[in-house]
Amino acid sequence: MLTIYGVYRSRTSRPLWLLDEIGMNFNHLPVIQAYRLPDASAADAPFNTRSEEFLVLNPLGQIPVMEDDGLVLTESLAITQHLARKYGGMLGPQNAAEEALIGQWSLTAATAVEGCALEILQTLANGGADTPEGQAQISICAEKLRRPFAVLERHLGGHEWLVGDRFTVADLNMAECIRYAQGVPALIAEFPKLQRWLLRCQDRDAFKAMMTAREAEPA
Ligand SMILES: N[C@@H](CCC(=O)N[C@@H](CS)C(=O)NCC(=O)O)C(=O)O
Repeated sequence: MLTIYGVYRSRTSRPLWLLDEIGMNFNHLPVIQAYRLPDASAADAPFNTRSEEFLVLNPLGQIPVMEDDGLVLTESLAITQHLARKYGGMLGPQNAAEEALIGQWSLTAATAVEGCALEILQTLANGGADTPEGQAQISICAEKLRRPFAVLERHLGGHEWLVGDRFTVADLNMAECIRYAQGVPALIAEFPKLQRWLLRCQDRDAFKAMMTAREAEPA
């Protein structure tokens, strides 16, 4: 049986969205981030990223983790690619070239987009929109995102989706990283094709189901 460890309010959203796309049954253990608990080591603390049982699975102490038939996998974007390849049908690669392109876009998402987008999200969550330091930080991050966003804009000028002219795990991985920057709508609006592609990704039933479950979790 496939097991996913991690709450929706984390990068676990990625495999959870994908599994809803596939419509597959799985075990879900909502491991929570230790830093969100008042005392992660308390006897009555919920299963968390510093629980001994969890650290055996991922010594880095991070969610998500996946267990599939004896295979233990960490790294959200590796998990989604594994699930798409093994169970996802057309969500996954159909040949070696598609597999390479899915890997390329997923790594672009992780290395060129996620860090700055996450910084925008965290700065906004900490009230940075109202402070000069926060505004400066957001501008720096937005500027760093313009180059990868321009690459996506160019690609989406000739394609509906990132790989193979259908929605795949590459779109899911990229869209989930870009979501963190959506608190600056003016930045996204500079790239109209990217904006329309993101709306197409986020208009999917499985994305909406994931977001509903995420919002139902305590903040
Ligand atoms: N690159 C990893 C990052 C995983 C990660 O940082 N997870 C966060 C939640 S989104 C976490 O578990 N933090 C808990 C902690 O650091 O204690 C991935 O994509 O899976």
